[in-house]
Amino acid sequence: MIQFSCLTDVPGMTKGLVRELRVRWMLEELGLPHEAVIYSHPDTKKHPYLDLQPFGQVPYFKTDELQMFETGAILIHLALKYNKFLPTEEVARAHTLQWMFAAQTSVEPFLFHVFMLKFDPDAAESTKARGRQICIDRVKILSEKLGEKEYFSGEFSIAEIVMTTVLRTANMSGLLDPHPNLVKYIQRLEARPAYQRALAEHVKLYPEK
Ligand SMILES: N[C@@H](CCC(=O)N[C@@H](CS)C(=O)NCC(=O)O)C(=O)O
Repeated sequence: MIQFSCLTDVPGMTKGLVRELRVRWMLEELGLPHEAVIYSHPDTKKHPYLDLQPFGQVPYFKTDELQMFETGAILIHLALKYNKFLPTEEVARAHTLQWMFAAQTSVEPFLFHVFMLKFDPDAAESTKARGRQICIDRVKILSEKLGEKEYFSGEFSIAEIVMTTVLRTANMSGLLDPHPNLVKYIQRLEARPAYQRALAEHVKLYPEK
C-alpha cells in the first residue's frame, strides 16, 4: 500500500496548502489506492519519523519497495513508474522537468516567504534568526545523513553535483565548521577533474575579481 505522511493540525492559513497535497493529487490522477498516515507536529521532529523524512517535514512517501521524501522527487518517481504525466519524448520531458524545478526552486521559496510575512505577524521579526537556525539545523542533518559515506545518493550522480554546489556557500558562511565530513565531501567532489575544468572555465569569465 502506498503511504504518505500528513499533519494532524496546521495553522489555519496553511489549510489546503500543505505540500502533501501534491502527492495526494498525483495519486488521485493515477487512480492508485493510498493511505495518509497522520502525525502531530512534535512527532515529526523525532525518531522514528526522522528516519523517513530527515528534515522532520511532511510528506514522506512509502511503499513496500521504497521510502523517500521531497515532493518533486516523489512525483518524478511516480511519473516514471507509471509512465504518466512526464513525457517520454526528449524535449517535452526536459521542459516538463524544467517547469517542475522552476516552481520548486526559483519561485516557491520567494512566494512562500511573502505569504508568511502577510499571514504570520511574528514572521517579519524573527525571519532572520529563524532562517539562520534553519540553516544550522539543515546542515547538521545533512552531516548526519552523509556520515562516513562518500555520496548522499550512493554513487556520483546529478544529486551530488547540486548538493556540492549548494554546500559550497554554506562552507563559505562558516556553517560547515562543525561538520568536517561535509567539508571533506566538498573537497572530494571538487577534486573531480570535470569539476576542476568547469571551475577553471567559469572563473576565466571574471579575471578582475
Ligand atoms: N521541499 C519539501 C518541503 C516540505 C515542507 O516544507 N513541508 C512543510 C509542510 S508544507 C512542513 O512539513 N513544515 C513543517 C516544518 O517544517 O516543521 C518537499 O517538497 O517535500
